[in-house]
Amino acid sequence: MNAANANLLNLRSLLAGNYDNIYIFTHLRPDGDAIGSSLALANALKTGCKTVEVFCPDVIPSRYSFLPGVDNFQVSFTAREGKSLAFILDCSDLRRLNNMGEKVLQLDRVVNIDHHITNEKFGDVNLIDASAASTGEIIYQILKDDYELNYDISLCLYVAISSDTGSFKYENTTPQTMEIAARLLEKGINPFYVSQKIFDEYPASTIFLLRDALGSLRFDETGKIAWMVVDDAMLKKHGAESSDLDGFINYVKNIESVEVGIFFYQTDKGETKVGFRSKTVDIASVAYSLGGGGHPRAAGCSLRGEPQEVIAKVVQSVAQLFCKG
Ligand SMILES: [Mn+2]
Repeated sequence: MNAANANLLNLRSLLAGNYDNIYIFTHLRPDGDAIGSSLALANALKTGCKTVEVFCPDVIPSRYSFLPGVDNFQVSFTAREGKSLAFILDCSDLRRLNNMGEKVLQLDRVVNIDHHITNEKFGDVNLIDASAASTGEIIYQILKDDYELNYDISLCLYVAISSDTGSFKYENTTPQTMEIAARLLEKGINPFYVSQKIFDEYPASTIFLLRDALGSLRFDETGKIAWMVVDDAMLKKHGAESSDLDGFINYVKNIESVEVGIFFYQTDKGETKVGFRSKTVDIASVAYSLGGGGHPRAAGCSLRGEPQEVIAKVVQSVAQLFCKG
């Protein structure tokens, strides 16, 4: 984001509107950017003696439980009496808020802050910067001149930024990303500690689940496509949640010969959730053709039908990417 863009959102003048309620919302199946950006903004506004509430339609995964203020997230929303200001963070559209979405549109002022290029600009104010690797980068730009970025706020921002860049490994990592990270490290953030918490450390039950999941690993005849299959019975056996599966797909993608890794999760409701990760080809087109969507290197879709047929259909769709020319 450039400086002019950041100035478009002057928090102090926005807050001078004397709102009775300030709400911050973020998307279902929340990731580190969603959670970290929301808590950074909430913690900053609190230092200005504002009362702020944070909302997310899904429960926050326990690996984020070290973040300051995380226990304040609420999973349902009812508007209070009085004039309300709402910030919607990291949401390309209001469907990402489940049934909170329609209630949000009835609030007095809606500020939409996001970095997805597909953002539907549903707010009264829309601050969309697709060049930012994370919503956390945008929140940093908004806060940096007007607020003292204390340790708590810096920690939340660092989690947001490192999360959406895969710990500064993805192609979206820019010099600006690194410069912001450097400013946050100056506030005392320990990168090893954060990395252990959000990327590297798992409960033992998750590793036993991974062992079972790896047993399902299969390859196509070229070795370029590989996949893994997990079902609800496997989750139950290990007392795991579906959010514990986050990151399993990387074990498939990171195999040397593999160009596309696929992860199948069969729910007990007859649905198969499919995740794609690619090193080279644009996988978003395949996800889109199967009714899903996403980015060129990371995408997903959800299909119904007999599990083996779903797997065959998806693998064949991906294989077609390698048949061209
Ligand atoms: Mn994000």
